[in-house]
Amino acid sequence: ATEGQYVITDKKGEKQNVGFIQLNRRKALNALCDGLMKEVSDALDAFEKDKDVGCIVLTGGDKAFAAGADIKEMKDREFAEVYSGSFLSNWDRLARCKKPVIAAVNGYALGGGCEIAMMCDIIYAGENAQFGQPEITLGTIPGAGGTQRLCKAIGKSKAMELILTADRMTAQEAEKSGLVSKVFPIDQTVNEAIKTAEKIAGFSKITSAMCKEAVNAAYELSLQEGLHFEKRIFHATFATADRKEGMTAFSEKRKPTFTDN
Ligand code: CO8
Repeated sequence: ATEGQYVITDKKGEKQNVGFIQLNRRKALNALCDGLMKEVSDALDAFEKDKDVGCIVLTGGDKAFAAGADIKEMKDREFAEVYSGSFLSNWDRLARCKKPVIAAVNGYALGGGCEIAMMCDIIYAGENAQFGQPEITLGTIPGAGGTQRLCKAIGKSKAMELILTADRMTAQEAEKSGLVSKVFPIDQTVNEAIKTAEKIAGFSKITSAMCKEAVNAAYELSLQEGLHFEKRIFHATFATADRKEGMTAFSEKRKPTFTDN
């Protein structure tokens, strides 16, 4: 494992094909300061380049996944500075990652913490996870996708309620409303995320990237455009060696050997 100032990175799984990023600023409940987000971006760059990595797991600590943007760092900033400097625009690095990312969330996922979890492709939650957008209590609003992604994940009424009241949602509620795909005992959240990541990394990396791109298009396009986009990507899989290998292996009753081509 490599330990940065705020983030630990490692490779996990039997085949070392899972990129692992752990937010490690425990004293501040993983408040997402500039330095921390820079380290996360750098880790994503490295894992995206790494040909062996087929899936990434992002996690925090047992008490906090992340308690939001760093309030103390933001406190004295002024409009002109945040506007001209595109304050926190580097956060979308996570949403732009081509490889699948699983968030393993134990404890608080508040404000920016909830928002970065929602930038991931799958969210697994520990039984103690709490999701919320408490920005209104600070006189600001969610600024890294909370008003948009939460709405799409759990619908308008529940999203409005969380954002307007600053109330938190439990892991169980989050699963029921579709924000989270599974809930685990706290000490198993990360391992279960790694197991799922290993499974994903066992498939062709080019195919998983295409799956991700097509699913994400569902958030941007009309049904007709989305279906058209999906069909084009489906057709494109016929240009890959892995599509041929997958179907040939099925016909020959053997396991496929994918080469990511
Ligand atoms: N920023 C800075 N420091 C924090 C943060 C934070 N978000 N959260 C916790 N800390 C620090 C505390 O100040 C404290 O430090 P110290 O020991 O030096 O006093 C330490 O972490 C431990 O925290 P607490 O003592 O408060 O721990 P508790 O267990 O009592 O409470 C809570 C835990 C409930 C999570 C509480 O810490 C809390 O309410 N935190 C703030 C939650 C919050 O409001 N988050 C939203 C932040 S705003 C935001 O995320 C906007 C995103 C916009 C992104 C825009 C991108 C473009």
